[in-house]
Amino acid sequence: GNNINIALAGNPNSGKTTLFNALTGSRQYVGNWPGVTVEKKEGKTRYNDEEIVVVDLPGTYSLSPYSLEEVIARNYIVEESPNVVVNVVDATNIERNLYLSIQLIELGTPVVIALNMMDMVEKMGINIEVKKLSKMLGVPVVPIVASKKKGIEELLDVVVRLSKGEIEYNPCVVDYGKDLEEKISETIESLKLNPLAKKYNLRWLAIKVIEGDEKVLKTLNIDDEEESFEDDEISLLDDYESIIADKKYQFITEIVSKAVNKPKDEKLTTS
Ligand code: GDP
Ligand code: K
Ligand code: MG
Repeated sequence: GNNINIALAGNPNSGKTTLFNALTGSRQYVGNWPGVTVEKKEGKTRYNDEEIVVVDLPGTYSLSPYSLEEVIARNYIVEESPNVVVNVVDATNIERNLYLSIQLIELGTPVVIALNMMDMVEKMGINIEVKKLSKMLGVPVVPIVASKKKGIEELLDVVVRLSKGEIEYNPCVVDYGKDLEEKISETIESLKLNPLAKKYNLRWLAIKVIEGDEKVLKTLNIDDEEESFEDDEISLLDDYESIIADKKYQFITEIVSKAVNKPKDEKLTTS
């Protein structure tokens, strides 16, 4: 059949390139992202009869448009819509890493979490209840040790089945609270009238508009000034952006408190 396209996304040093190498071996090509000197690695792997094209995205902590890496990673996912985004998570630093995961899930492209560094997690005596984590996030989570090529088959199996629609996919939705949810709903309604919004996930887009994301406002041809100063309180949009970030962190803290058990003496020092 057709190729399956996947993108590897994750924080710097989460093990993306190690996984990329484990997947693609010598079948890889190195170039640059268009117009910039940031390296782009692309490669191929096979699983059963499926040819899978793999792109290693730049490492990022977020998908805000504040760094070149973040813009490249976000644009690739939004504009190229890979069949699956494999989010490489450093399991020893799970709380911090899940901030990007939540944003990737919110973007709307199917996400599989490759929970990497599970060898280190074991050594540190951390217990992660993978099934619980997966259930709460609403996305598949596959434990791996990229440096030892452990869990790669399982990961590919899930990726292929998800891209074929053989796995139920019910991603979590962060609840931003009554006021913001009302604003999100209103914004979605107005976005439905904008032809430029058609190909995007409207909830994600609405959240970005409310945050005042300049790149998104520009894409949608929404007047930045008009949007930001409607309440003559200049800091209003900054507030929304920080409230939205706080809600994401609260959501993650809740998940981690239920699915991750650290040894007592480590609780204060890790992450
Ligand atoms: P990237 O920045 O996301 O591309 O991360 P890299 O692939 O460069 O990996 C960062 C470091 O973590 C390297 O030293 C890897 O060898 C190491 N690493 C990657 N995966 C694992 C793993 O599963 N277990 C352990 N212990 N180390 C790993
Ligand atoms: K690195
Ligand atoms: Mg890398």
